Amino acid sequence: MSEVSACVGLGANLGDTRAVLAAAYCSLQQLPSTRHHRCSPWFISAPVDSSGPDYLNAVACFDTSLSPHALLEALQGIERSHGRERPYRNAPRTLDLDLLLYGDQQIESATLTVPHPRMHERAFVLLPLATLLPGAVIPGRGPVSTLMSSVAGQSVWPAD
Ligand code: A4P
Ligand code: MG
Repeated sequence: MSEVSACVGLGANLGDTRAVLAAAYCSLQQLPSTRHHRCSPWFISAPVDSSGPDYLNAVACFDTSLSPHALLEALQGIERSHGRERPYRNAPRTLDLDLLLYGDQQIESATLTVPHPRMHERAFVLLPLATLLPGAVIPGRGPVSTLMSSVAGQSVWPAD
């Protein structure tokens, strides 16, 4: 099967968020049928449509021959292994892994929407993504560089 470049959003706002994000990126690097992993710098962001403490966010990209649904299942497995509970939508979370981009594909199924349906309006996704792929275009939404100007008011700053 051919490879595509996939991008995953990492977010956490409960517990030791730095340790969780570091461990989650290690887990991504160990996924089968993935290679050429790279991770953005980490950013701190105020919760959007969510509650609790500030989030730690990053974006990781890698090449993979996993199918999009196999990749989603793998991401959910990593979330579970970090104690993720789902009491309600957008609840504070120890770890959230979202499949942002899968090549240039647009996917709409009962369990998976790609590109992630809210990524284009979130600075905590667009800023880290732009550090890895400044020329990226979100299928159906447009260039990341253009989208970033419309989220300039959101509070996102580099984690030192
Ligand atoms: N699902 C569909 N498409 C996808 C996709 N592309 N990636 C389905 C991952 N999952 C996808 O997700 C619910 C269901 O979405 C899954 O079962 C899967 O089949 P979830 O992770 O269980 O629930 P959730 O995270 O509460 O909902 P969702 O929709 O992922 O929320 P968002 O939109 O990801 O928002 N503020 C800051 N500052 N930083 C954050 O990281 N994150 C959120 C989560 C809200 N506010 C935030 C942050
Ligand atoms: Mg999610």
